[in-house]
Amino acid sequence: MRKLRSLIIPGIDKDLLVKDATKLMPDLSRRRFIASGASFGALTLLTGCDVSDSLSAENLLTHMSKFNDMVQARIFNPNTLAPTYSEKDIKRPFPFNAFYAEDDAPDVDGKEWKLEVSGLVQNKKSWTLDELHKLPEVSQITRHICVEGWSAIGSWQGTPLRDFLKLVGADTNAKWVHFRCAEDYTSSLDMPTAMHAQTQMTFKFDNQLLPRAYGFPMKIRVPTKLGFKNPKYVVAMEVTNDYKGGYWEDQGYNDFSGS
Ligand SMILES: Nc1nc2c(c(=O)[nH]1)N[C@H]1C(S)=C(S)[C@@H](COP(=O)(O)O)O[C@H]1N2
Ligand SMILES: [Mo]
Repeated sequence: MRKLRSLIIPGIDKDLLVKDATKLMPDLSRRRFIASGASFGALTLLTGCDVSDSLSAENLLTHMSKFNDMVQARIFNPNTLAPTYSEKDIKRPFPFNAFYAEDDAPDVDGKEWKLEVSGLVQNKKSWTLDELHKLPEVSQITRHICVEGWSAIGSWQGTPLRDFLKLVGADTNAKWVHFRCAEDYTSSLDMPTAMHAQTQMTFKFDNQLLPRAYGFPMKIRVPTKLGFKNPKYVVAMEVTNDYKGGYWEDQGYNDFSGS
């Protein structure tokens, strides 16, 4: 393992780290990792380590032989929980990210806003924010990982998406839940991920009403997927068997991915 030291340069060249890690993976995992896009974010998500400093990057490489188990646990078992953290780990201020600058983020009027629910559901009623705020609240402190190469731990409160899907009589044998956002951003979740215990319809960040930057009035928090699969400013949810892709999914980011 001493040999690996020379593979890493201080400050972390992310492409290099992905390349080195890929080389060290067992065969089957390597093929799956490459098929899923072989991104730095996927590496972070799959290993569960923050590999953004040179020490943990080196540590990660020395453990690459365990990658088969990690891949099994994190990609192929839909019940595996994302790691959770404590209050002191929360990143403040939390980073903003979107395909535009923060000033251009949608400024949604919470009184006018409604969540449209459509597709393979028994009750297609639209929901007001007041109605959604009455749903039972759970909290999570988890790591958000963006493919662009940053990650941050945050705290999100809301109601489990799976409880909401059951409430509206969604066909949970359907393949996808597709989300549309106020500025026409879109993203799709496969049903096992939508039904994952930690996938959350989120109304608060750090116990405060979701700020505009982080997706007011509602985002979907998915700690088992990369950041781009966490749609903010959600206005519509559709349960469907047809794959509808998404903003980044359509530009070649692997769908499974993030993972
Ligand atoms: N509506 C919408 N949701 C979005 C995006 C976006 O551009 N529009 N960007 C995604 C990406 S790539 C990331 S990393 C996260 C960033 O969320 P944050 O601003 O709360 O950190 O939002 C995701 N959800
Ligand atoms: Mo992202």
